[in-house]
Amino acid sequence: MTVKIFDTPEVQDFLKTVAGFDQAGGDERAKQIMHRLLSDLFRLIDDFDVTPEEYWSAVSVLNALGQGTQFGLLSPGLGFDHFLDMRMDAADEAARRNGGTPRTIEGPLYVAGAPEAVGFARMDDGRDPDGETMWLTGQVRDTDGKPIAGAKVEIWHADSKGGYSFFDPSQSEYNLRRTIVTDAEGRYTARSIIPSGYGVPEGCATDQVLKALGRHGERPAHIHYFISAPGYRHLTTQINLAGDPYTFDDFAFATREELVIEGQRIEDAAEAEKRGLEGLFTEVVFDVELAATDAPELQTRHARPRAKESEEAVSEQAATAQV
Ligand code: MBD
Ligand code: FE
Repeated sequence: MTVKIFDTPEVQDFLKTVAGFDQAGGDERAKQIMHRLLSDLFRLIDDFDVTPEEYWSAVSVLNALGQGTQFGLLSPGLGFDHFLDMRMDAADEAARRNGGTPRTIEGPLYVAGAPEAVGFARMDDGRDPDGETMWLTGQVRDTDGKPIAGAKVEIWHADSKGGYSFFDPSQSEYNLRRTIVTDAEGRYTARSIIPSGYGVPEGCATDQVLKALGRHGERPAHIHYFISAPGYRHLTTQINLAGDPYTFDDFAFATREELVIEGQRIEDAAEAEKRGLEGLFTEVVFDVELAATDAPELQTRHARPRAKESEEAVSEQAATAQV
């Protein structure tokens, strides 16, 4: 038999007590948000007639997610990361801050402190037997097309099996992670290997949640970027390599039409030789436009738990993610 008690004074008073409204201490915003969150969930329990069995199985899922430090992985899967992007896009629009290469989500697999180089870096350690050579290059410009020298281009991507160094302990330290400072012409160039798409590990808590929704946990082949320069808006983005079956079916909802790039397969030995390569390779060109700003808070990435970014516990937490 279904009962509805949410709107009774007893439950409404109870919610205020639980959220600490009658307490002098604590944080006012935390109280307001917890009150709203609990109210929405209590009402949901009433409306869907959630059983005790269902409730406690949800608690188990949360414990499993926490034990695997998987909230950073489930978060893009449930669209939160993309929703935050949509909000930032809308805020930019409202403030008439337009122009520049579009943002898309950071994801949970950035590691701070990658080796830095000027102009050029090799990103792969040469130990991936299935790694196809990728020549990744581009120019960083302002919205008038003027090159930006000295811009910081941080790049990270997966190997030929979809694994990221650090989170995949079989890879060498900082494999496929580099920071390249643009040269006098605003250019950056990386020699690396073509990444594969990423798949959420079979059977993990995130996978269980996605399966319950009839969804998969696949991402198309992609390359992550942080791009920054003094006087310009920090950009968090990714490119997708065209032709992947998941390009427009990304479990993390990060694909944007403008960020899908067709790699050029180059078989000309002279072109390879010019780059110090042997045999065929794929060239991927990604030019970036940064929008100018005077606001210092727009020139840096926003804070979140990131592996190796600080000595704090949040950095440790990000570092232990089972992804
Ligand atoms: C990834 O490589 C990624 O970029 C995201 C968003 C989620 C899981 C793995
Ligand atoms: Fe990724």
